[in-house]
Amino acid sequence: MRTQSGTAILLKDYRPSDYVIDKVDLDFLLDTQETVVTSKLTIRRAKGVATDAPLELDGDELKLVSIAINNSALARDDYTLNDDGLSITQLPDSDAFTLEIVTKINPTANKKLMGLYRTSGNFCTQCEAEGFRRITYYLDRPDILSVFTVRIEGDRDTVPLLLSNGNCTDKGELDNGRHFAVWHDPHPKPAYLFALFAGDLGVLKDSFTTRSGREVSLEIYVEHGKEPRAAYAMDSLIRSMKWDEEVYGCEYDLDIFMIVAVSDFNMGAMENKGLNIFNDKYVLADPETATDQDYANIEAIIAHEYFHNWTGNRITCRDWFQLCLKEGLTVYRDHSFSADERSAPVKRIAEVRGLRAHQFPEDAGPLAHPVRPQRYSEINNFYTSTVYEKGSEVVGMFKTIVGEDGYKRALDLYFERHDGDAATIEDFIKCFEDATGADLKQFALWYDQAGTPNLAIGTNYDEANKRFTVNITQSLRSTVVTGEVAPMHIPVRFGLVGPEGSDLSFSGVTGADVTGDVIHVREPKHTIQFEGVEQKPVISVLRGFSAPVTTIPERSDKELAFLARRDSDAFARWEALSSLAMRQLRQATKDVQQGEEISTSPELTTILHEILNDDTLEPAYRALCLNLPSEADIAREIGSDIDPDAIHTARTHILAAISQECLVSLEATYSKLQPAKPFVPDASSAGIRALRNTALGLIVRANGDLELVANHFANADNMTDRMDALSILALQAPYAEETASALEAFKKQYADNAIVTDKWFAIQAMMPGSNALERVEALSKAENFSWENPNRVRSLFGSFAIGNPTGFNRADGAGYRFLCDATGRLDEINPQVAARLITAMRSWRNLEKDRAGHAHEALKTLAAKKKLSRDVRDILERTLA
Ligand code: 0A1
Ligand code: ZN
Repeated sequence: MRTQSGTAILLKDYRPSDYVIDKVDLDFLLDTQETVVTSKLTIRRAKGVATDAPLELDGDELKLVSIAINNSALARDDYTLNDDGLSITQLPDSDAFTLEIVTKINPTANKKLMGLYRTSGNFCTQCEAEGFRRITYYLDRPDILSVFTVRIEGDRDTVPLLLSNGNCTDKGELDNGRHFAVWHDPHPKPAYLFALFAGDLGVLKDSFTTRSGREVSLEIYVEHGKEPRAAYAMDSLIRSMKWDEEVYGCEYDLDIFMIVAVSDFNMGAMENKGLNIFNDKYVLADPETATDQDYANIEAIIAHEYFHNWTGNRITCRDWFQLCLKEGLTVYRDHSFSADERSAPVKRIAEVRGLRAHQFPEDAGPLAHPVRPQRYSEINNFYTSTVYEKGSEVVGMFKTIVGEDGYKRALDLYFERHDGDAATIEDFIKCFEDATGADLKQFALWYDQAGTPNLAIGTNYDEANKRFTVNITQSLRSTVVTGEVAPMHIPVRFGLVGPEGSDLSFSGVTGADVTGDVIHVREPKHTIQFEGVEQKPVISVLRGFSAPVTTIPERSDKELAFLARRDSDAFARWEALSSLAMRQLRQATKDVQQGEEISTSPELTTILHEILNDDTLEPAYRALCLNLPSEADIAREIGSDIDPDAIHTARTHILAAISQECLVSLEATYSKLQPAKPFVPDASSAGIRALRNTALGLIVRANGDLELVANHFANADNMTDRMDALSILALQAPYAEETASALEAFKKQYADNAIVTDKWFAIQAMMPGSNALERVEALSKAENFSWENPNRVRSLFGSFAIGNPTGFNRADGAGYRFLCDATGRLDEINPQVAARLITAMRSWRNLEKDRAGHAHEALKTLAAKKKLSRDVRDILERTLA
């Protein structure tokens, strides 16, 4: 238990609980203002613990009604109450006893959306990480596993549905229009996996027969009338269940699996045992309202939560420092699933783009932390890109190091050895070592050292001796590590690409451990010599992005252009092209800043033109290539003294120049490509739409033909086309008449659809131009804006701060002051969402000095506010440190 608000919790202080809870019986008497929770705990004192050891239970914003031990009420001085919980000092000598606690909670007043709260008139819970303590006093820590039985009683008319984890064992009618249901979950679980939903929803039903013949009912609950829009989620669920059996041997273990979609939710979704609760934007989809990206997100998140059933629920985490044990692994599993269901290279490129856009800046800034942090003051702030995405990359590297077979054996061992455990990263690593014999001591540093390692790579070809030398130097600059940084074990997938484009062989290698196509970089410096290389190669490094590192390969534009055309690895081809484009975009930015004419390279345009016209390449891949690095990508690459206006001008100019050169081909692509009709959300049709709409955006950059986009918008028969057209108008022509009327038409058409209205807010928040802030300010006062709905808040403020580099980073600093004010206001309602929002300013030090000064002032003003949540205070303290 935290004894003092704001005190950091340290990994090294972990110790097992003095008491364990074998059984929990919960009884909820639901009421909108005053729900009564009776909790009967069967408690055991752990072996060797003294009888006078106090029982310290966590609690937050609870009204305590009564406490009884072994059925006799406790006197007031038998326990002490404080802001963080309850400490019971008078306990029986016997090692086992029962504890009955009655509390009252107010779900309607709960705007933090943690614990039991109301959403659209229904009751819903969120307990990860520390929400259960907002329901009742408890040992709210993930290593306390218990068997839950839950009785829910409520009004029959307003809450006809009464759901919890496990299987329904009883239900019935009561007097006064009330009814009840009892749920029993036979699998011991930590409190963060508890869930309750009570309300009035429609349901889509299906079933799944597991490979051992268990018949599982599948139920997805959504608002009445929206059941058909849950069909894609159901399809994704069935495919996920099958995939997990086939690829990981993981079978579902209850008779029923339920998903409930709610519209007020702090995150994407939650993996509660047998009763996943979802942000409804990751459940509901139809062609009219969901984009291809929405479909892909639904598939990925449904899979993610379902996969947690084994990696998270059956095997959970010993403590919250081990969060990446369940999250990194589960993200890795959902990525693999999507790669199998869709195009693997396209998926990988999208993952890497996401990692670079979110995780790399996190790792390079003041909020950097290891994949397994060593301290936290608010755990909610550690559901980060580092824990999730970098955590997933680490799992991927395990596989690269031990191979497919080794990975499979290690995971089998992990499931066999730790089923039912609250495990640690050490347990996970040990399974790899025991199953494969690999020594992973050095590799384990990936969990403990923050920062993105860099590899400097130089090469030399000795024609006479047919020897190719590769010099690799690794370095790690971390903003948070004090003291020595140890060299890491970095698996670098590579190829020696010969003049014809195929990989050259070599007869021997010295200077590093090379297995197959992987160089194991372990030392600070390697001089690697490949013998018997018949022709001068160009080295292709980090194929498939085999490690989350930055690289500085010494490569000429000519070599990059060669790899962009010829590398056999699709990821590396895209990477070479992006590097070439990045060089040009950086140079153009410099040109703008120095008032010089913007230089362009014909080579980049030629390659892009070739890709555009190369029908042997997947359309989705071609679309990715044609979407040059974003303004944020360029800013990140520049790294310091960032001037967002110069970047915007430079990129706009380069894109226009390329588009003008390719105009004829772009127009041909736009008119030739036709996705299947009627709409199918599959990856190949989505790829065609992506390429066609990318071509449309470039055509407009070349000739400003807004009528063409306005027609595309008006004639669209699906949301992808409609949104892509709207984005082109809004981002490229923010002041045009066509844009204003398309936005108006869109607003009217979808006024009663919250998920689509979020898109309307987001697109306007991203519109560049000098009046961007005024627009966002006005939207925050619109009647359809809500401070209490996380999706709406994110779609407006989040999109502005992250997706509008010129508008948000206005030179006078007004954007920063606006975001800080909004964060302060939001903090009084929902600290978790507020804290996440203000992380958008974590890289303030990288801005040019006037902007950085304004950002600093705004952050300090917010930090000076007296009443700030622990969530926001933690982010501010680290951001300003
Ligand atoms: N375990 C969930 C993420 C999650 C974490 C905290 C939450 O609290 C509001 C909600 C969800 C996942 O990985 O999907
Ligand atoms: Zn997860």
